[in-house]
Amino acid sequence: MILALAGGVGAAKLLAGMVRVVQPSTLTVVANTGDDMVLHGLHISPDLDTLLYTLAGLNNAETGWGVANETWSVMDSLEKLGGQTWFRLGDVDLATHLYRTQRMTEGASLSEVTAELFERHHVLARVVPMSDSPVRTRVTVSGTTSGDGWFGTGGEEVEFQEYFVRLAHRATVSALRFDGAETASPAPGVLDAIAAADQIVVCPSNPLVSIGPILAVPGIKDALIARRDDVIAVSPIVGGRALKGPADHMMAELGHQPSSLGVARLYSDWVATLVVDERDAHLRSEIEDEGLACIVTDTVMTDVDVAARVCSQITATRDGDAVLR
Ligand code: FO1
Repeated sequence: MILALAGGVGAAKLLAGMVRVVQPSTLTVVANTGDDMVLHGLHISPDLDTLLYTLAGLNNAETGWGVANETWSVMDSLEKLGGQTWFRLGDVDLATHLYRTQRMTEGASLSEVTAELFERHHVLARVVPMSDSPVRTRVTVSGTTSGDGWFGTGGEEVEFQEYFVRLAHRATVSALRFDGAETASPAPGVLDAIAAADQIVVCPSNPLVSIGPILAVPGIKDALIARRDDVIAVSPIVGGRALKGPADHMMAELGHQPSSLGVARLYSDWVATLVVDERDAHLRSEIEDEGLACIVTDTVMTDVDVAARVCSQITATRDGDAVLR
């Protein structure tokens, strides 16, 4: 059984390849829920939904989030009413949030609703939230942002999606907090899956705000440290840049080197192997000096075939019986 730790778009791309390399039923994914928010009274779980749509083959490949061929009637009408439309919720996507919110209002847990949604979409991989209790990433931003003075200077704490979407992550990050983490517990099955996994794959997600919240749930990081030898991560930074999203400048703004070496340093106490792109081959010896093995390959997943090849290389590093191809 392969266990993957996943955030948003980069993770979904890798896992779309993974399900071509291993039997989907042998894949368990622990997903970040730090991006979740309640908007229009709806519980929205962006990383869970990005994984849902991608593994169901429904995702909008251009944006990486939401569904392909989406329609926007509700957003258009909401706009006319003067409602909040900065966070784009398409008509099909809204059904997911309506269903999740109704089921949770009936008392279902996020894990239960997630299982129902993945089952309805005939996705065989098992995707679970990191926790059933709310853990919300809060970003302290400083400096004026999109020029409209929406922010004064000086630190102001905002919800993750305000930072990521409304400010288009243009603000300077001075602190991160995972609100609710201290009282959260891992979702059912998470710790068992970490203990039982033949291999644990850390997807190329933002180390700070996609993987960070997962590690912040009490018990999860210790469980991963105990499995360090079997944990392999794909660096989300290539040539000092994030392929998508703010990981590089967020790492720099919070005092980490925005490079695969910076990722190695962030992960060194619980990850034994780091997969980096060929453009970062020159970092291999410094990454090894941090105590991690380093695999150099083409990690830029321009299509699902590349993702599948990277996953073949990852699963081939596992000892033990061969994984079904
Ligand atoms: N990202 C944006 O940049 N703009 C949006 O309007 C937007 C809407 C949205 C709706 C549903 C959903 O599941 C994701 C959405 N995202 C949007 C992506 C979201 O911000 C995720 O948190 C990122 O993909 C990072 O994980």
